[in-house]
Formats: sequence, structure tokens, C-alpha cells
Amino acid sequence: MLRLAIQKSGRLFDDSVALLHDAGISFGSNPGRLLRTQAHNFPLEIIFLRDDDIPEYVEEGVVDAGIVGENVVLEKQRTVRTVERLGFGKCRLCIAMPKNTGYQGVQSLRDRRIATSYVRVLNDFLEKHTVRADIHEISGAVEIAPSLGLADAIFDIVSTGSTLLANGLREVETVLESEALLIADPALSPEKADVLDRLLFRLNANRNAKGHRYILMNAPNAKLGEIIRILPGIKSPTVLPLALEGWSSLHSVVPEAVFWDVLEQLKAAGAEGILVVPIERMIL
Ligand code: PRT
Ligand code: ZN
Repeated sequence: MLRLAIQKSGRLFDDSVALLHDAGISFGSNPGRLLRTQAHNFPLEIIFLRDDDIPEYVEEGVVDAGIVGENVVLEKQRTVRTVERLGFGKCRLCIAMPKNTGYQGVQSLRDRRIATSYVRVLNDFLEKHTVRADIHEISGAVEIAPSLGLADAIFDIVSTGSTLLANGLREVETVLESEALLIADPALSPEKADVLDRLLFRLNANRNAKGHRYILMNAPNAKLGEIIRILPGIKSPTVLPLALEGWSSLHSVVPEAVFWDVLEQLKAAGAEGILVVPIERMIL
């Protein structure tokens, strides 16, 4: 049985639950009230925690693994292993200053007062640039610190940037691009490591499927060579004869990233009746 911590409520909750459900794991979820639950069909216990506590619980072995923002993992500096980047909860940790303050690079922060709840990440960044500044730790509503005269700059999470804008601030440095991570205790028992591998296998099958499309088309046999060269595929495309003499049907898998380019090239090369189908799971 693997014990996995996810955020009890907040920005990572829905995506964390969806990730597990998409992996075919079913459990009762009742945000805000339920503190732990056991999956019905997978050896997994889910513990609902505040995100700030997850790295410490993983380090201490209270839970075996957790889903938490990279920003929190870096700030807490606990000994945990990053198993997988999960692609949701994306945000950046930025330094921002009042709109009208001049900024000529990191040196402009020298001896400035910077308000943040990410003291360690900020400290590491300033040390790397050999800039000494005055860091003020505050736990929330960091964005209003400059207008209250409490700080000259802030260091905080930005997503759309609308909170900065509403507080008359502008982003001057991006220090970290963050997303949700699956972290684990570096010293899992073989039995737990095996459950984690099974979970990862499912997550990867879903992720691969989301990044690809299944494509089917008809083409005259004379054009097959050219079309096969265009199709990336996993190994090579499937080619089946059509009932109509001199024609074939081709099937292949195309990565999402190059999908539209490939489609245009196929059409230009003489492919017809092109069908594009989503893939549910994909094991490479
Ligand atoms: O209760 P608990 O301690 O568990 O939750 P929390 O309140 O500490 O965290 P929560 O739920 O707000 O965020 C959880 C994680 O989501 C963070 O640690 C980040 O990894 C990630 N994340 C992604 C964000 C944002 N986007 C985000 N926009 N966390 C916070 N914000 C804040 C930001 O600080 C700003 O104040 O949302 C506000 C709006 O941002 P803009 O730029 O879209 O205006
Ligand atoms: Zn928190």
C-alpha cells in the first residue's frame, strides 16, 4: 500500500484528483472534510494535507509520496525525490516592483526591501547574483506590501499577472517556472516502489495518449512512398489494401506538436478521407 498526499483544497486539488481518476483509480473524495481515503481498486491510500506540509511529511516517511507545487518543494528544502513533472498548476515565481520604479537588472535590487513568503528561493537567487537585499518574510497578501510602504519590491507567484496589475506592480524578473510535481520518499520499500512504478506507468500512458493523435487516410498506391516518408509514426505506418484496386488505407500515430504540419503535407501529397481520432491510452 502506497500512501500519497494531495492538497486538501486549493488550486492543485481538482487536477490531482483528476490525475488519479484518469489513471483508473477510484476513491471517495470529499474536499474539506475527508482527511484520508483508500482507493477501491489500487493499493493506494490518499491523505489530504495543506500543500506546505507535504514535503516534510514525505521526507519524514509519514506519507510515501505527494503531489505539490515545485515552488513549495524548493522553498521547503526537504530531502525528497522528484519522480515526475505533472504539467498542471503552472505558475512562475517573479520579482515585481511598482510600475514607475526604474529597473536595470538584478543589481537594481541591491539594498531594496523585498516582501515574500518564499525566503529561501529568493535568497538563493540573490546569492547567485551576489546581490544583498533586505528580505521581509510575510505569509500572505504579499502584493499589497509596496503600496503599504512595507517593501520596495515583492517576490511571489504569478499566473495571469492580473493581481500584479491590480496592485500597480510590474514583473521585473522571473526566477522560477513552476508546475505540480510528484515527489516521493527517496527510500521506499521495494513493495511501495513497485506500486509507485505502477502508478507512473498509468500516468505516462495517459500523458502519451494526450500528446498524440491516431490518423487514418486513403491514398493511391503510387503516392504511398511519399506519404510514408511524411508520417512519423511509432515504428512505421500500417498499410492495408482497400477493396478499390490501386488504393490503400494508412494508419499512424502523430505527435500533437507536429500534427497540423503533417496534416497539410499529407493532403498536399495526395492523401484523401483523412480521419483523426483521439487516443485514450498509449504504452510505448
Ligand atoms: O491551503 P493550502 O496551504 O494547501 O493552499 P495555498 O493557499 O498555500 O495554495 P493555493 O491552493 O493557492 O496554490 C497551490 C499551488 O498552486 C501553489 O503552490 C502553486 O504551485 C500553484 N499555483 C498556480 C498558484 C497559482 N497558480 C496562483 N496564481 N498559486 C497561487 N497563485 C496566486 C498568486 O500568488 C496570486 O496571488 O493566485 C493569485 C492570482 O494570480 P494571477 O497572476 O493569476 O493574478
Ligand atoms: Zn499553502
